[in-house]
Amino acid sequence: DTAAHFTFARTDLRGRSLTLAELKHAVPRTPATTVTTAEAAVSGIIAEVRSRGFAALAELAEKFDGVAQSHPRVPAAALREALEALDPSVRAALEESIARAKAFAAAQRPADIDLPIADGAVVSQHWLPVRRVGLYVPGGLAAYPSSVIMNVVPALAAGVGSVALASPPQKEFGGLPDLTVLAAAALLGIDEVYAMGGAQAIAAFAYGVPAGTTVQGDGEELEPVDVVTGPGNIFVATAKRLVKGVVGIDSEAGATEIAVLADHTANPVFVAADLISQAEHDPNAASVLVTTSSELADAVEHELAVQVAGTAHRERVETALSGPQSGVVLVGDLAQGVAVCNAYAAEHLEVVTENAAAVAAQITNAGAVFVGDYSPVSLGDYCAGSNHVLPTGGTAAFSSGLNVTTFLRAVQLINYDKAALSAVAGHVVTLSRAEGLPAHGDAVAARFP
Ligand code: HSO
Ligand code: ZN
Repeated sequence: DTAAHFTFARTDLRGRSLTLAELKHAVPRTPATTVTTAEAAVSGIIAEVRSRGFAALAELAEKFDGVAQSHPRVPAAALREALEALDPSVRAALEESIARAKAFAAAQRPADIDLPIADGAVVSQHWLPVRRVGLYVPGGLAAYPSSVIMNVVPALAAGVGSVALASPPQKEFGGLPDLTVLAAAALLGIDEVYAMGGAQAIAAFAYGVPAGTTVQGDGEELEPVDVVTGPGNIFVATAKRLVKGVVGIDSEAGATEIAVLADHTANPVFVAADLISQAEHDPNAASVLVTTSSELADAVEHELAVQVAGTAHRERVETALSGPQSGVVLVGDLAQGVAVCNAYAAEHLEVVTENAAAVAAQITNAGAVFVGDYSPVSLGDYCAGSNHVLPTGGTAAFSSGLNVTTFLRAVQLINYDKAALSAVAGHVVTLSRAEGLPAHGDAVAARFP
C-alpha cells in the first residue's frame, strides 16, 4: 500500500483569547512523561560511567551500538584515512559550510570593554575562552558531519585550546564513528575524537574518565571538560541537563522541532517539504504549522500526504507527524499566530507570510528564525552560516543557539589608583555600615590612615 499513513492533529484557536499559560498548554508538545522516563534512564547511565569508567563505556557501546570496544579513542590514522577517502563533492560542500560558519563566528566575537569610569579608575570586561570543551556529534539514524562544523567552528573562533569530540561507534565502520564525521573533524584539525554516543558520552566529558579503567585495567585518561555542547536525541539532551552545573552546556538541543508561521500567501509545497525535512530526523521530531488560513492548512495536509508517500524515511516521518508534538494550529490573525509561536518557542521557526521580515521582528522566542520562502531550515542545517545547534522543547525562551559566546566567559577587571579609591571611599564605608558589614568599610579606610 502506497498511501501515506499519518494524522496531523488540528487545534483551532480562532476566536479564543488565551493567556500565555493557556497558549503554552494548547500548543503541540512532547508529553512530560517521555521526558521523565528519559531522566531515570540517563541518571543511571551517568552513575555507571562515573563509577566504572571505560569499562562502563565499553558495556554501553556493546548494549546500545552493538560494538565491542576496549577504549573509545579514535586512532590518528583513522582520522587521516577518513579525510583521504572523503568524496570530493562532499569535501567541497563541507568547505563551503565551514567558510560561512567561520565568517559568522568571527563576527560574533564580542568586543572587550575598558571603561575609564572616573579619574584613575578603569573597569574592564574581557572575554576569555574556557580551557577545554567536549563536543557531541549525533549518530544512529543519520550521520552528522555538519554538526562537527557547527560545534568546532565557534569553539575554535572563541580560542578554546583543547577540543575533544565524541560521536557514536558504528557497527558498519568496525566500531569507529561515521567516517564522514571523522573526515570533517580531520578537515578542521581536530585530533582528539572518541567513539562514544548518547548519555554516556556526555557523562564521560563532564566527569572525565580515569586512566586504567578499561576491563583490562589499562587505557589513557579522558580529561574532563569545562563545557559540553552539541545536538542529540532526548537522552543526550537529558544528560546535558543533568550535568549542567558540573560543566557548562550550550542549550538543551534535543529532538528537532520546526514551526512554520504561514498565511494564505505561503506555498504549501514548500511548507510541507520543510515540515517533512525535520521530521526525518527522529520519530520524536516535532513539525508544527501555525496558520491564519484554513485553506493553506488543507493544502499543506494534502501536500504532506503526497510528499510523505515518496520520502526516504517515510516511517519515521509518519511517526513524527502523527505524534502529540506535531500538528496544525489555526489562528484568527497573525497577531495570535505570533503569540502562539512565542509561547511555543520553537527551535526553528519559519515565517512565510506577507511582510515576513516585519512579522519575524515580532518573534521574541525561537532558537533561529527563517525569514521568507527562500530561507528554509535545511539551508540553516548545512550552509547558511548560522548554527544548527539550537534550544528545543521551549527552552528557546531562556537559552541561545550555539555561538562563540557559548565558549567564552566575561571576566570583569577592576583597576583603581589611590586617588580614585579615595574619591569613592566614603560611599563604600556608608554602604558597609548600612549592610551591617563594617569590616568591609574598614578594609578601605585602612588604606587612608
Ligand atoms: N536540523 C538539525 C540539524 C541537522 N539537520 C543536521 C541535518 N543535519 C537540528 O537543528
Ligand atoms: Zn535538520
